Amino acid sequence: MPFGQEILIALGANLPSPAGGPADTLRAALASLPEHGLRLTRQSRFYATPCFPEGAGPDYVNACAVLDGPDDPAQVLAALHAIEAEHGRARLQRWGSRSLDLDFLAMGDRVLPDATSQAAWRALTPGEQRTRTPDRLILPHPRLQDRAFVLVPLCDVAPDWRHPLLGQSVRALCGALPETDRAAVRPL
Ligand code: A4P
Ligand code: MG
Repeated sequence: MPFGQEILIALGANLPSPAGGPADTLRAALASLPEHGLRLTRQSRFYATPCFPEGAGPDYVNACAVLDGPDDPAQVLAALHAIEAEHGRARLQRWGSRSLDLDFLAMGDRVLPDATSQAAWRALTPGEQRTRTPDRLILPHPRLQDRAFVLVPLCDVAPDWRHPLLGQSVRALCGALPETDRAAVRPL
C-alpha cells in the first residue's frame, strides 16, 4: 500500500464502551488501527481533561497519535469512522458525550477543501461552531488551534508540525493558549 504524508489524529472519550473505561477504549482503538490500513508511528501520553463545554458531561481522556496510512484523506476519515463505530460511539448530540471520538487533525501540509473554506470554518463564532457541522472533510481540523485537550497531547508527538495556513508550530500554538487551559490537561 502506498503511504502518504504523516497523519495526525486526536482521540477522546468520556463514556464507557464495550472495551471498558475511556482509557481502555483509547488503547483498544489504537490497537485496531492496523485492521483499518493505518499504522501507529507515535502515540502521546493519555491525559485527563475537563469536559468542554464546561459541565456538559464527565471529564474526558484525550490523546494524540501520528499514523502512516493511505495517501487519500477520504480513506483515512472512513477508517477513523469505522473505528469509532466499532467502539460503540453513538452520535447523540454535537459536542455531546461519547465513548470514542476520533478527529482527523492534519495530513502533512494539506489544506482541504481549500484555504478560503478552511479559514471560514476556523473563523466560526462559538455559537456557529455548536450548530454547524461540516458536510465534507476540513483539514487541518478547524478547532485544532483552540483546544488545550488537543494541543497538549499533540506536543508529545508532533511539536514541530506547522499549521499550513497559520504558519505556527504545535509548540507555538500550545504556548499561545491561556496557562489555565494548559494546566487543566493532566497526564493520567
Ligand atoms: N469532518 C470534517 N472535517 C473533519 C475532521 N478534520 N475530522 C466531518 C473529523 N471529522 C471531520 O464530525 C462531524 C462531521 O465533520 C463528520 O461528518 C465528519 O465527516 P463528528 O465527529 O461527527 O462530530 P462531533 O465530534 O460531534 O463534532 P466535532 O466538531 O468533531 O466535535 P469535536 O470538535 O470533536 O468536539 N472536551 C474534552 N475535554 N475533550 C474532547 O475530546 N471533544 C468534543 C467533541 C467536545 N468536548 C471535548 C472533547
Ligand atoms: Mg469529532
